[in-house]
Amino acid sequence: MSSISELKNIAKHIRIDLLKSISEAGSGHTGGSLSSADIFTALYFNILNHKPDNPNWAERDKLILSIGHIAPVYYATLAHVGYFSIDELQTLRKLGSRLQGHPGKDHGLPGIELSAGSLGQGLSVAVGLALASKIDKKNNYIYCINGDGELQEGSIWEAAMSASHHKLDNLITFIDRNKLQIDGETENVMSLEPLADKWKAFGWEVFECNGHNIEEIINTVNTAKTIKNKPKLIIANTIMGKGVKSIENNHKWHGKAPSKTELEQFISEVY
Ligand SMILES: Cc1ncc(C[n+]2csc(CCOP(=O)(O)OP(=O)(O)O)c2C)c(N)n1
Repeated sequence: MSSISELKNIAKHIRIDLLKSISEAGSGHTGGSLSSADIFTALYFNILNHKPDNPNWAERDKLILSIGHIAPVYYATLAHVGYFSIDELQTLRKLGSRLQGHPGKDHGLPGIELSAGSLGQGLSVAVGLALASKIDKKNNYIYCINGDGELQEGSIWEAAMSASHHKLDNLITFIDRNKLQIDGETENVMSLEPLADKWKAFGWEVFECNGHNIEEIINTVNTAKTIKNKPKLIIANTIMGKGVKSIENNHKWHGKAPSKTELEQFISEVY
């Protein structure tokens, strides 16, 4: 098991490699990929019970990425943890590549659990998987990553209701709470607050953590696992563009690719 300082170093390399892949592609979602890089690192390098050399292992924990547009961080993490080679990241969005702009389960890339891109659907899938695990008497966990802007989709709230109805304590959902979305601040586009209270009212146990503190993310999941008979939500407070100071907290970088010159500068900045 990697130490926290090793995990921080892995997150740094994931950030560098996702930036390189988006820049090479000339398009892609930089802001949300960077904001969730520490969550991905904590999940794939510590929290998840999975086998990169046996992606379809029946007892594995599953991670459902509901915000498919942040595929670059998903791909970079899967490559670093051993599902496929890091070199393949450079094929992002190229014709015939297994790494399309949004993840496709039928594109042949190991580790992908769901085709995603249309917002609001992943949580319902995660609910179904968690319910299936209960019925099959499995001990695995189902994790989901949602965006904060994504919570404006109505289907999220139907999934939230059904998860608590079925007492899915094997379901742990993260919200990448970077407070920004494609058109600006979530609170201006369609306000989400009081966010924790809304989820509590839907029957969820709610936690908050610093989404850039890997140790805190891991500890929060461990505490969440002790709560029985309820689904769990972790509001991970993050910064869009985290790791590259010059683009942090700027929604213009939601879906913008670094140019070749910017790439060099951003890589030198990554922390
Ligand atoms: C159903 C649907 N509507 C609209 C979009 C277009 N879209 C892609 S990302 C996005 C904003 C999502 O915001 P958030 O979840 O906060 O992600 P972040 O900006 O942090 O990456 C939108 C509206 C979509 N992919 N699916």
